[in-house]
Amino acid sequence: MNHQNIANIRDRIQQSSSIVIVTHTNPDGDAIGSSLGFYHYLLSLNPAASVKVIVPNEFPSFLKWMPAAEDIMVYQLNENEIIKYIEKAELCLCLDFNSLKRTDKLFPYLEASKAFKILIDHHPQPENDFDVMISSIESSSTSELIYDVISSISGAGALNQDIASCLYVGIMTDTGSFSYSCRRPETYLAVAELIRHNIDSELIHRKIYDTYSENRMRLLGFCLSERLTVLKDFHTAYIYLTKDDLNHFYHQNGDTEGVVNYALSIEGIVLAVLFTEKEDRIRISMRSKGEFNVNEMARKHFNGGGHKNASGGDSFASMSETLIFFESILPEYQDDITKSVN
Ligand SMILES: [Mn+2]
Repeated sequence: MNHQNIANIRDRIQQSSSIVIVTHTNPDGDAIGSSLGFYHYLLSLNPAASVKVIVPNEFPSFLKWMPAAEDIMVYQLNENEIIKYIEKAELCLCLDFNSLKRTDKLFPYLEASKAFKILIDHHPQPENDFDVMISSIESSSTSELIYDVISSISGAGALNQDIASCLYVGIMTDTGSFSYSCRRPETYLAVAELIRHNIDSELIHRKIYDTYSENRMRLLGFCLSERLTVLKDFHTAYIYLTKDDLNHFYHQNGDTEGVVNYALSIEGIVLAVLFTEKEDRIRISMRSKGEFNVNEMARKHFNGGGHKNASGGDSFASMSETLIFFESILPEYQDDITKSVN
C-alpha cells in the first residue's frame, strides 16, 4: 500500500469535520461490511467529526444485525437529509465500487460535491472520479482493503470487535465463504487478525446464511426445478425469474442472492446467469469459473461489469428477447468457455 496515499487518507480523516461513506446501489455484504467497519474506525480516529454511512437503496435484512447498521442512511427513504450531508461533506469515502455512476440516484449529488473523494475498491478498471484511489483487484474484497488501510494507518491494534465483525462479513460474503477470490495468503492473515478480536466466525456465518424465510427457500426450489436451463454444449446454465414469479413467492430484497451460484455448482458448468425481471429492466447476474471473464461479457453486451468471475448488467428488452439474445452470443464465447472446463 502506497505510503503517501495512506498518509493522505489519515490526514484527510483527521482534518475533516464532516465525512460521508458511500457505497454502491443494492449494497451487499462487502459494501455494508466495509462501510460499517470503516465507520467504526473513523469514529475512533476522529471522534469530533460527523460521519454518515449512506447507501442508495435498502440493504438485505440478513445484514441488519451488524454493529451500527441502524445508523446507515438509505437515500431512498431519506432523500433531503442525505443530499444536505453530501453537500456539506469535506471528505467522501467511496467503498466497493469503481465508478460514481454505480451509486445511481446519488450520482448527481456526488458528482457535484466538492468533497475530497477517496476510492477504496477491488473492482477492475476504476474510473477517474476520485482524488485518491486505493484500488486492488487482487484483494478478496473491499473489506480486506479496509483492513489493510486501518492496519497501515494505526496498526492492527486499532481493530475492535465491531470493526472485526463487519470486515469479516465482507470478506466471507465476497469469497463465497472462502471458495473463490481467496487464493492469497494475505486474505487469511487478515482474517486471522479479525478472529483474534473476539468475533464468533461460526455465528456470523449462521447469521448471514441461515436466514432464509420459508418463501425464499421455496423460491430457490422453484428456480432450480422450473426455471433452470442447462446448455451443455456451452457449459452454461441460466435461470430466469419474472415479476409474477417473484410476486408469487412474496419476494423480499435479497431473496435471489446466491441463486446464480447453484447453477454454477452443476458439474461441467463454467458460466451461470440469473435473469431477474425488474420494473424497467431485466437485471442480469453472471458468474463464471476459472479464466472465463464475465466482466468482459457484461460490459460488451449488457451495459454492466464487475469482476472476472462475478459481474452484472441490464437488458431493456423483454425477458424472452433477452434470453434469445443471450443464447445468440454464446457461440462467440464457446472457445473461451471450453478452455475453462476442467
Ligand atoms: Mn466487494
